[in-house]
Amino acid sequence: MKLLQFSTSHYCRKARLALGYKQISYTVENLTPGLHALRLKPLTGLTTLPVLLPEQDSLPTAIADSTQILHFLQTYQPEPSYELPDPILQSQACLLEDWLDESIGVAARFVYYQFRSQEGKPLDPSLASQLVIQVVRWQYGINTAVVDLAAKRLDIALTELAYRWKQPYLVGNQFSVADIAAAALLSPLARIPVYCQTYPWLFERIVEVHHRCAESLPPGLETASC
Ligand SMILES: N[C@@H](CCC(=O)N[C@@H](CS)C(=O)NCC(=O)O)C(=O)O
Repeated sequence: MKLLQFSTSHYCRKARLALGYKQISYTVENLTPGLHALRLKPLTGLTTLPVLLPEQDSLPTAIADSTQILHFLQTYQPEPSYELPDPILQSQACLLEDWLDESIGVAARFVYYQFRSQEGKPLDPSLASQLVIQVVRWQYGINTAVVDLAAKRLDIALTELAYRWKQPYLVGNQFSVADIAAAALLSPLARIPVYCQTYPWLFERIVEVHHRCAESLPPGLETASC
């Protein structure tokens, strides 16, 4: 299997966590932002990463979208499972995954890129890095007003997740797609000191999920600094 990705994307991290959890061996192809659409459009009709290429005759050529990739992997290799046996709990996990993908992952992106362009500039003040950050801000329409709303949305989300992650898993008593989605899509916050200070439990859970999935820790969590 091959994973087409942007190496720094938190949605691509989500797909890598799932592949790691399932212990499926795969290669990665890192695409260049801007040129990625030329490679992706003919394959999926979309321009977003991650995309999984199963590279086997009887399987689809390309699977776009992290949620679809997790769904495909569960069917392709059912064990170890991240599907909950109780259909009501599984439906809750899918709902949480969708909310994390569509709302919270986007909010985390907004807050992260705002931080990197302001207080977080010293993390990499190079012209190349700041140029990428400005392009991303322009591409997604990131400005102070939307970042303010995104930060409020994250606070609500983290209040909900704090209750759920008091238990080892977000839903029921088993690891699920909700744990994978939350660990990946909130990982950019590890670079932002205010989140590290306010939500230390979040980063403990993110580290746990990464260990479980044999995936290297996200930037900001490789040392005990967060
Ligand atoms: N819902 C999608 C979102 C993926 C997404 O937003 N990917 C970003 C990278 S973090 C991307 O590929 N952006 C490039 C573009 O939109 O052209 C998923 O879960 O896969």
